[in-house]
Amino acid sequence: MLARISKLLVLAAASLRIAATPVLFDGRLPLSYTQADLDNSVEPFLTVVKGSESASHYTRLEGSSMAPTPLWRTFPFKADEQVISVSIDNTSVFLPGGTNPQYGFRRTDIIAELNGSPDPLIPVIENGTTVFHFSIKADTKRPLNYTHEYQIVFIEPNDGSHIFGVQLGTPFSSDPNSRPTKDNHFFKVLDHSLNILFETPFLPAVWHNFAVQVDWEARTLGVWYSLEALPLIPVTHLVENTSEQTGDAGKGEFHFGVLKLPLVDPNDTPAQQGDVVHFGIQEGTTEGLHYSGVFVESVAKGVSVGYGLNGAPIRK
Ligand SMILES: *[C@@H]1O[C@H](CO)[C@@H](O)[C@H](O)[C@H]1NC(C)=O
Ligand SMILES: *[C@@H]1O[C@H](CO)[C@@H](O)[C@H](O)[C@H]1NC(C)=O
Ligand SMILES: *[C@@H]1O[C@H](CO)[C@@H](O)[C@H](O)[C@H]1NC(C)=O
Ligand SMILES: CC(=O)N[C@H]1CO[C@H](CO)[C@@H](O)[C@@H]1O
Repeated sequence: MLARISKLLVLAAASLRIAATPVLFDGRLPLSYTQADLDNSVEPFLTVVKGSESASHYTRLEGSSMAPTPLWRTFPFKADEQVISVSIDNTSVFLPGGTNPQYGFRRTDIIAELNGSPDPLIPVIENGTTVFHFSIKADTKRPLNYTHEYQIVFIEPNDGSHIFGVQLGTPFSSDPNSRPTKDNHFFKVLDHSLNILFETPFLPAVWHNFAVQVDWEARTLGVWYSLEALPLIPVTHLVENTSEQTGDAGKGEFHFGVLKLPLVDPNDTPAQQGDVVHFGIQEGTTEGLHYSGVFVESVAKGVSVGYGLNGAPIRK
């Protein structure tokens, strides 16, 4: 048995290079990436969507003190990536362009960039069929409040919609009598029309590994998932996502982090209650999530499932 496993591991390691798919964007931060790099939005991440404090106030690099998802370790299984811990507190009010503070939200977004901007990266990572990988773990010292909605990973074109999104908590409702949903501690992977494609409980102490396969021409989605050290497996069929716009209008920035929506304030006017960006109740608590394994690949040679192994892309 042991001999068989070690043979498998050797095979896995040996196929690593052969099976490697073209990585179009790599957000797996080397140990050399520093807090100062975060503050300066050094590639691969733009860190300007946040509150009034520095980027490194909200986002912490864990160095070698915390193990990233096991999936992308290279032989001999040494972690050469550091975990990114993203948090929000009551100062996490974003002022887009320096005006009109988003008092409804508390947010810290990390955005994929190339040459100092997300724009030149978009045609590279949103071309043909590409796969968005990310792994998420609970920050048990800074838990989320599932009475609220959280948007934690998404691709946002200029129309403000999301090609796909990952949500936690209870979806925002402008009805002051709405109740927390039963599945509010589940991750929900949403399509462009906000249909739930896949949901799974958010467990403590393990990595939740996701990959979302996006065909930018046919406008379809497919979702892959695994827990901790298990290789990714497909968890949906190929689904239509044709409510998104065609061509460049349907492409946008790749964000991850913590974006907390408010609860509706019964004392606000109906117009204010509908303006989720600027109004509503926030408790001002410090809350966070751990991320690792963020990268985007082309499906030209399959979908990376971990340990250098590939799976065939999800097909109709
Ligand atoms: C949080 O920030 C808002 C907006 O700046 C402020 O009105 C509120 O008093 C703060 N709450 C706490 C608990 O500090
Ligand atoms: C998009 O994919 C095509 C086909 O693989 C390739 O020729 C082209 O260079 C890619 N475009 C970008 C901007 O990477
Ligand atoms: C979660 O949010 C609700 C609604 O605002 C609030 O009543 C509750 O105290 C919050 N819980 C924590 C732990 O902050
Ligand atoms: C899962 C799924 O098929 N989602 C949607 C993708 O886009 C089409 C067209 O707008 C919707 O009808 C689907 O429900």
